[in-house]
Amino acid sequence: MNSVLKDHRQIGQEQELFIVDEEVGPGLPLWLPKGATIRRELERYMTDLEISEGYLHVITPHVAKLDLYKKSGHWKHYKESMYPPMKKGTEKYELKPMNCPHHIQIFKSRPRSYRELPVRLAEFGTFYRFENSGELFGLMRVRGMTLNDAHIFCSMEQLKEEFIKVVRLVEQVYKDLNLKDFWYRLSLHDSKDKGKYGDKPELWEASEKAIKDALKKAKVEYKEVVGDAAFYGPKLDVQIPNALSKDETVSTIQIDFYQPENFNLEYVGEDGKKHPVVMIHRGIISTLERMVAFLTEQYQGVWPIWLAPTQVKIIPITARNNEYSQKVLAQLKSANIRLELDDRGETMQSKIRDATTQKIPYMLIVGDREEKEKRVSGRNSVAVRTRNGEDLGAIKVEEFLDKIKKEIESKA
Ligand code: TSB
Ligand code: ZN
Repeated sequence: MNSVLKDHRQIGQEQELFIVDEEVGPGLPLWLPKGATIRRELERYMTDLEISEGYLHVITPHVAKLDLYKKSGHWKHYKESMYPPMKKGTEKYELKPMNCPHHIQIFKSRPRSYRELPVRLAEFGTFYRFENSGELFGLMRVRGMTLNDAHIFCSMEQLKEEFIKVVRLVEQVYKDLNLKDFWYRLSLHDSKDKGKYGDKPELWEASEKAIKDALKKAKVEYKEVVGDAAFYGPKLDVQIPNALSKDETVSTIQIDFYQPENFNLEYVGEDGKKHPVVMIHRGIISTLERMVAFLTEQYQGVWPIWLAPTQVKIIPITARNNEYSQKVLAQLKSANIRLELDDRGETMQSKIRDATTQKIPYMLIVGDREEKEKRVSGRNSVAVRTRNGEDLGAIKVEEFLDKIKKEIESKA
């Protein structure tokens, strides 16, 4: 990306996607209706895909007892990024900085047999991190966020295959989202940094070997960086440059031997004995905040139709055509198309210009000619234009619906 591109904050303002309100707090964005629409579509897409890939979706609260994070290791190694504890009576609570301990407790809530592994628990999980105020940046780096998270609990023997499956899922999602400009970073621990990484060299050695073996098997090319691992394990990060040419992590796939040990995670094997469980943490579309920031910049506000907050603008030529426009609107609305009607007293040209500036995929022009066509054929008719300036001519609304539904379905 280069500097002539607009960053997501500017496009976010022009398209009314989100705001950051100082009275609410820095890094705590408010999603406006149009931004929330994009977010909802991404969440639906990813949830459906995950369910088809054998993930089980769960829901967990945003707060937990501080003791949980003492057990997981977050309080020891990740405290700097956490909001300070809240005290109520004798209890201390924390805003969650990650979802892992909650998913671990679900996994642990009953004995697990080798037959049900791998268990893939997924959640659009909201958490909070006290990022430095100087590093906050629109939706790209925030303090309150919702991650497309999952924790895969599996046996040592399943680890590589599961890891590779996640890499393939990343590839599929990037294809669907048309994200091309990315590279893989293997983030390893720094053995000298005991504060961040603790002192269990044998766990680091094993988890870093496992991740390298899996990458070799998956034939993934990557760049190694020492010191960027999570406190609990090494990770494969997918890096993309933002509009200011700074690389940021979008997806991440992490191997963890550390928290399973802290929580004593086990399954009963075919031999009837207990065996240790290993974990993969993964976020594919990242936090919804960061993904929407990236897509806004990558698409420069020209959303593919399945994500476009407004898919169609109906433009009556004169006030005479307003009533008929309402009928066209009702027909499209009942087919779940996201649309707006521009019945201002402006000229048709200026309404087309505005809809084009707003990057709305389709404009449906309705005038006397279209009304007459309706009287003759009995079916609603419109003249179609695109945001690229193409004039597709007159068409029946039903035919237009067939076309647009196919485009939405195929993520064109
Ligand atoms: C993947 N426990 C794991 C999870 O299971 C985890 O939380 N990993 S993480 O710390 O690397 O965060 C996951 C992803 O969240 C990152 O890869 C990044 O894409 C996104 N992210 C992290 N911090 C922020 C932030 N401040 N603002 C927006 N997105 C963020
Ligand atoms: Zn996790």
